[in-house]
Amino acid sequence: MHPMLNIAVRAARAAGNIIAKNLGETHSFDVSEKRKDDLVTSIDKECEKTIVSVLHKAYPDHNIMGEEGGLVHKNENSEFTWIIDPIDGTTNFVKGIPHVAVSIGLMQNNKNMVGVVFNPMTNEMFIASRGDGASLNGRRIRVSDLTSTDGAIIATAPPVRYRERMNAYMGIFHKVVDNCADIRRSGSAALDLCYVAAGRYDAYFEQGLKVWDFCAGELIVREAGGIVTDFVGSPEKNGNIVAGNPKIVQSLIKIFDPNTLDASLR
Ligand code: 2AM
Ligand code: CA
Repeated sequence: MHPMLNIAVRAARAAGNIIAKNLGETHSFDVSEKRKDDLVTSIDKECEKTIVSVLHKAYPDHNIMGEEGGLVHKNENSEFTWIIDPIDGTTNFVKGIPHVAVSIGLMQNNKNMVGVVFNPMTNEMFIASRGDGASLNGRRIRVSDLTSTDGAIIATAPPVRYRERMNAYMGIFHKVVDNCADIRRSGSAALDLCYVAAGRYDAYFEQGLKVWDFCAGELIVREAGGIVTDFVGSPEKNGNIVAGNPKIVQSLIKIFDPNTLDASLR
């Protein structure tokens, strides 16, 4: 295993232990709202500190950025930046829903090199390193081979943090529901991407994600033979992402219809 991947796995397990002990135990941690409907807990912060300390000890020269702490270690001379989401699925974590993950990605300049997404509740470790494929608990994973949305299980999420975009989203949601078998909404973008990589979901789309939500999962999808684009089929921008095998992504983009797509979804 790539040494950097090894360190990321170690950091993810350390944080995962803390998550598993505390999931849903609301009396044992503090919860606050960063913004309306956007939660953070003292466990998010504790996990981030744990991950940062494992990574910083192994790679003291690297930049490290966390969802909760921002750029915790900064070194303009290094081309490496770790990007951490200590708990992806914080709302699930608070509610005691065992669908949460630690997400750790490593960028070298603007290339994702390593991605680790770990669900400590199911003990599922999704990993990838650039050029080496993706795996789940040591077994190779691959995206589904469904070539269109017909019969597909598609994960998505409404823009609850950007309510002004809801009508536009509901327009495309309706079209997708009409053209696929069924929909899933899990509450963890990192796991949604990994489920696409493992062929559990045929495709996934969500808007307004932050880099820590998708940086590790994006590499895992790519290394599992999938692609990640924005809603018109171009490289991701503004955190709007569509993931799946190339054909199903194309088929979704056709359903979204770039010609009529609302500006908020571009
Ligand atoms: P979180 O649990 O780390 O907050 C659910 O649709 C996804 O949206 C989760 O991965 C969740 O990550 C993410 N999310 C939560 N708050 C967000 C925000 N302010 N902006 C973008 N994504 C967010
Ligand atoms: Ca988080």
